[in-house]
Amino acid sequence: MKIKKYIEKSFNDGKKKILSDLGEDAIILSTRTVQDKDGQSMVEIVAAIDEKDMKKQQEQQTQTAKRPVKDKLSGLDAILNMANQKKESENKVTNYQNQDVYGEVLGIKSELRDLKEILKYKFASSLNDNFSRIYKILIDSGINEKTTLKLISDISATDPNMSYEDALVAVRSIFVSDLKINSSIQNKEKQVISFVGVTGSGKTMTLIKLAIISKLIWSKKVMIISTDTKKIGGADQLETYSSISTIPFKKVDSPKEIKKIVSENEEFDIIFVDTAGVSQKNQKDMFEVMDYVKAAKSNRIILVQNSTTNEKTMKDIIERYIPMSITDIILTKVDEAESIGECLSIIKEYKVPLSFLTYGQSVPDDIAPLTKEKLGIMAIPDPKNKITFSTLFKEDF
Ligand SMILES: Nc1nc2c(ncn2[C@@H]2O[C@H](COP(=O)(O)OP(=O)(O)OP(=O)(O)O)[C@@H](O)[C@H]2O)c(=O)[nH]1
Ligand SMILES: [Mg+2]
Repeated sequence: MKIKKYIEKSFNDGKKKILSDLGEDAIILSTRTVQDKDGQSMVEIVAAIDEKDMKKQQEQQTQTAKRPVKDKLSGLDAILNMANQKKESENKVTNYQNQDVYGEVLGIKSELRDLKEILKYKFASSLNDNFSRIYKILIDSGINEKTTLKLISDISATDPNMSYEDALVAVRSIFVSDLKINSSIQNKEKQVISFVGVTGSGKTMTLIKLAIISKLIWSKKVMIISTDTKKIGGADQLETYSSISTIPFKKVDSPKEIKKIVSENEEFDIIFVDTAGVSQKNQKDMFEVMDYVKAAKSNRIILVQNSTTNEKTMKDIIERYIPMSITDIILTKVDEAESIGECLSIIKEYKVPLSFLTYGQSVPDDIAPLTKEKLGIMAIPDPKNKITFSTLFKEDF
């Protein structure tokens, strides 16, 4: 038996020392607190080991050291394998759990879709097949539920067993009946037509389309004036188009100047006035535009309105432009709109006449005068027989 005394700062320090010195088989015989020569508190541990045990330990250590590295790592491999297996089985559980959650999410999504469908067409089930189809078309056209139900109730009151085709014609006719339309330009003598609206609504492009049609198709003597001094190059595009189509063009910098030019050019049948796009929320800019429009003695002030604008914004724009004495509205970019039922419902509300629709960037082709019948077909299209704008309005001018 080998016995050894250790004096260390802590019991743990002592244990570590014994382990490295005597090995795992050492036994602790006693412990006590003592003071070193500086009076500091220390731990005294007396440990012992059987000399045979110690020899065995040393032999084992030598063998381990001699074992090839691969061999030594095999234990580690086994541990790693076990750890990997555990991880794999955990992953499997997580994957199964993920698949379950994914399946559930898909289920919820599909239920939500069904629910949305039911809510969107919530009155469809209470109608007969034909009216239910018409009801869905009206809702899909952006016509609100209240108007849709009123339209269905109006047609069913006339004939509750109406065919689908007759019902479609009937709802179209009722829907457009209170829309005001004013597409005539060619019949009037001497006109100054000003185009106003928010930025980018399509004023300049619509103006040039109508100016070219007035000149080439209606044989009018036409002139174009640009008041767009806000934007750098604001008048350039118009000037280029005017020059290509040999329409006299002037650019003015003040209301005084436009007044002078209009009075000096009375020989023209139609003077088209382009204005700068201004936000409907900016009163100062709107007043500036109005100063030009009034100075030009405009007898037609057209609000050029993008048909893809959302309901709330479109209402705000129309409400703020009505005090500017707008005489009619041109709906632009209907080729980009999902449906036009909603904008037509809004325009009906304000009782402002609609004069033209534009449906593309091709000059002067993509613009059309309106009839109630065509507006009805566009606003409430038959999903089984969709007609493109260009087909519907072909050769209308
Ligand atoms: N798809 C489509 N694009 C159009 C239509 N009308 C105009 N645009 C495009 O819309 C953009 C704006 O048109 P503009 O005529 O410059 O609009 P604006 O109102 O004069 O713009 P501002 O003068 O900046 O206020 C241009 O890229 C036009 O080509 C249309 O009916 N359909
Ligand atoms: Mg412009």
